[in-house]
Amino acid sequence: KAKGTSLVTRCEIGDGLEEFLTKATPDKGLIRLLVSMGEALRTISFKVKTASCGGTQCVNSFGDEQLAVDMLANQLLFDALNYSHFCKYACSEEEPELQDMGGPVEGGFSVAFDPLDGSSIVDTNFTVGTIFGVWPGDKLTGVTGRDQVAAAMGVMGPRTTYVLAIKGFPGTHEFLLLDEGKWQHVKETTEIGEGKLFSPGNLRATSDNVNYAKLIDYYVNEKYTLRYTGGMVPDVNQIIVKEKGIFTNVASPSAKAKLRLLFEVAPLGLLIENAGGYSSDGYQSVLDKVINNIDERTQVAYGSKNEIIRFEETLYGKS
Ligand code: AHM
Ligand code: MG
Repeated sequence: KAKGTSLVTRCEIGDGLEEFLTKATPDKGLIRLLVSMGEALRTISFKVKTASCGGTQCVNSFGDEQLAVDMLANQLLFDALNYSHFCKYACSEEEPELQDMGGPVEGGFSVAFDPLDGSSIVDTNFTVGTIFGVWPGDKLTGVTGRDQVAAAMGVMGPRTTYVLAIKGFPGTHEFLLLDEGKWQHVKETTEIGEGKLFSPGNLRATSDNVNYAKLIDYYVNEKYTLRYTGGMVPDVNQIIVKEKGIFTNVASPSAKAKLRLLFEVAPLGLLIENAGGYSSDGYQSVLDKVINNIDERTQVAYGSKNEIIRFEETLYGKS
């Protein structure tokens, strides 16, 4: 489906990654960084297919010790950022202390990433993915998700895709990893519409969060289709690809918020909002939340405008 033909002069379905990026931003440093991250995603995708194991280390069939795939992904992404020469600081969910990547502050970027979200579902062969957000300069705290210049996820399922949003350039864009190793632009999303699809995380919170229980009852009574994998990357990706639905991860006193604002929630917030969707922590867009510390957690919902209004109203009686 060639949607959004109005953008055709700026990007075309079928563009390669660099071709697309050149049309999407004049910032050569950003292009270099995003291309470099694409190289890492390609290797991670291959490793996810072949090197799955639990724990922090495993042994291959030759008896060699190997890093578990999430640690490997972590290393590959730090290497890619280092190699790009435009990254100042980077930190990851696995290695949260800021690492100096040697790039400039002026004209450079700082990057936060979750190397392999859902690493506990690798062994069951569910879709997993990498999430990252790119901020200008040298700050990853005291900033908001709205300050990001780009955000992306690598989705490793039956297909591998690189899903990208660039601030100031319309749409969220999906690239498919081709057999020959190239990324090809296959879809842009500029609207998230209505559709009865729900992806409810942290359901244990419904035992002592009455309003979350009410919201879930609403979806069930209204005969929404349940589509939840336990991996935030595929669950959020489905909203972008199907252009409808809602993902929720709500907290309660006994089931605290788990998802991290810096590494997961803010980057996915930019992907959803650039795609024409909305996000909320119950009160405001997750992109407006100040990231006070690297490990900050939050509840979150992503979806269409009406779904987010219903989410806020049901939880807190406002929107
Ligand atoms: P992780 O970063 O440790 O992999 O955890 C994040 C994942 C998300 O992908 C998913 O939405 C959530 O945890 C599910 O949590 P749970 O399995 O605890 O309900
Ligand atoms: Mg994670």
